Amino acid sequence: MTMDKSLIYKAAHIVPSAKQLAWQEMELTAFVHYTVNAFTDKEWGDGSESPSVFNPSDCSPRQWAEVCKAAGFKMIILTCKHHDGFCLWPSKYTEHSVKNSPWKNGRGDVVKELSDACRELNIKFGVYLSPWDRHEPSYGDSPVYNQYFKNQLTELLTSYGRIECLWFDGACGEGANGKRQEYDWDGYYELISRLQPQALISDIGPDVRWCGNEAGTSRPAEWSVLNVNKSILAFNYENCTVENIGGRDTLADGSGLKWYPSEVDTSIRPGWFYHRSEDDEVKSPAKLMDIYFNSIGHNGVLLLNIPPDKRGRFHENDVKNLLEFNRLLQEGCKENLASGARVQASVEREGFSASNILDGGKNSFWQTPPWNESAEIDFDLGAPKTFNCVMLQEHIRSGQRIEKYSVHAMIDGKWQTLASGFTVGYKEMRRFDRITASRVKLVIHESRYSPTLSNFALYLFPEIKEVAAVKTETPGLAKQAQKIHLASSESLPEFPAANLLDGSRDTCWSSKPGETMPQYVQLDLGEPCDIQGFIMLPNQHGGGHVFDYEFYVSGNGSDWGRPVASGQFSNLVNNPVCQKIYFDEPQRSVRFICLKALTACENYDHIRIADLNVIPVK
Ligand code: FUL
Repeated sequence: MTMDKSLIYKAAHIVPSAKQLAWQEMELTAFVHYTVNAFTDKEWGDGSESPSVFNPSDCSPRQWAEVCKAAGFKMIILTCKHHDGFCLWPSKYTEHSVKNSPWKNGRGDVVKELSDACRELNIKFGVYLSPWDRHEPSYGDSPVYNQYFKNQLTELLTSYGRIECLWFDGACGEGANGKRQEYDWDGYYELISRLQPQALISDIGPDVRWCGNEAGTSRPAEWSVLNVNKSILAFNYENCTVENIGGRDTLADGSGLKWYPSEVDTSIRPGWFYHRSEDDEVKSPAKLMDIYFNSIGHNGVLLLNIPPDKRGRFHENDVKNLLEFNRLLQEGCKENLASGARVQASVEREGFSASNILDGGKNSFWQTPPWNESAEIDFDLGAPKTFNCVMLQEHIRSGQRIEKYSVHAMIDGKWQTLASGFTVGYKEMRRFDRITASRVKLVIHESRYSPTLSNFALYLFPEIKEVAAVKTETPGLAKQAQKIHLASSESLPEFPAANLLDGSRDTCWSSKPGETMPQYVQLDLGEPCDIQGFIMLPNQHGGGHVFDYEFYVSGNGSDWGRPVASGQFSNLVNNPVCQKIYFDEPQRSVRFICLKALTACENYDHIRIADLNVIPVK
């Protein structure tokens, strides 16, 4: 795409601030989600939880910090207050905090313990403070609540030493309660820049953007230079999930150009909070490695969540997988097999020789003369080397410029393509089948103004066993005998209720758009069964998620009685993972089940569910 040169020149010269650069170089950062939810088995508390439920038997923020340190994390961000409003520090502005919990007889302070441990272990400390507060009575009374929020921010910013990052969540009351809180973002930002000016503000913040999903993936071209010609809030709601986030056709007239890099936040478990039922669903080292390549290896920072359990410790399974992931990573990156190679570039700018690429320094780099937007760099390794990964780094202090590249190896006298892609930015890492070669070349096909390259590496990562395919079916009853008993409505032909039983993530039942709520579906299990709960896989391809639900059981398909479970599915819009709901009591001789959706998320006028099943009594 040809374009006005002054616009491209401008885009090519947008650079990170010192704090954005320092953040990017941390690469691996940890999230710790902890609150009453760990004790109530919920993802979103509704604020009515009693502080008395918060009672970890062996709470050890020190263990969290030690594990993070050992696994290579550079910063920990703690949910000091999640949507339920419960504060992990004894805030003087609310009674809803650790001070009214039995833990340490109300004298504990998780924020202090973790920030102290981080300081001792030389890990940076960051604060997540949820603006959405489902407990605080002033929520919705905008100026009053904004003051409450600022008071809490002030406590956190003045009592716990240096805060490296403030992380603000965009979530705000799916299933609105009628109150609409207008957040005073500018006021919050102003307070932070006054009290801790070095702190970076992420997610709904000016320094770092959300990658757009909670699944640990990124888009093919992940730009840090974006057109943000609207408020940060509007940008986050409207643009964060679009696929083309920084291509030439998004730059407009250049007036909104800004360095706004991507952070990939995801959890080591399906949920953000600890649930015992997910102990065997901790992401494997191989899966964590995939996420690493999709985030840090694709111009992002990884913010990986590890939720402490009811004891207040990281669970053994999480620790084991984290440490093994780190071991594999260290092993993979231990030797740059391209170091010592003879490097030759098709073109270079005076003073920016290609030999700078392999000197290991982050400030020395190769560059083309102005407006040479394509180039080839040849690496003669001197002898055959075996590798399965390539790593590229632009000199982002000069800007982000590469738009399309490929990497090739000379095999039997012919160039064979190993990897090809679009953006590089801070770091681009690509894996391929193990190969032995003594010549490799990087081709930069397209770039903005004048591409740079600061580092190039070839690595041999250990073979990691393939990740098992994602389970779509959690242990439920065999489905063969099941059938749909009744659906309140269907939108045929693509979305019949029968899709609920096909075990596929890709199909779903959709109720008919525009039909009034509630909408429901009834299954005939085929024979009487003893069940202890149900499983719902939300729609994996878009919206229509159920928010408030009720679940009924019946022996004959016509008498249903009172619901055996009811509540809200939390966070399905951002994280549509399989939901397992356990009843208070096992239900015996159940032949029919009914899931009733009372409301849909985001005001959808229909609901969509991929899969539904029951959990038998063991
Ligand atoms: C989401 C929240 O609703 C989740 O509970 C979690 O905190 C995640 C990081 O952000 O929007």
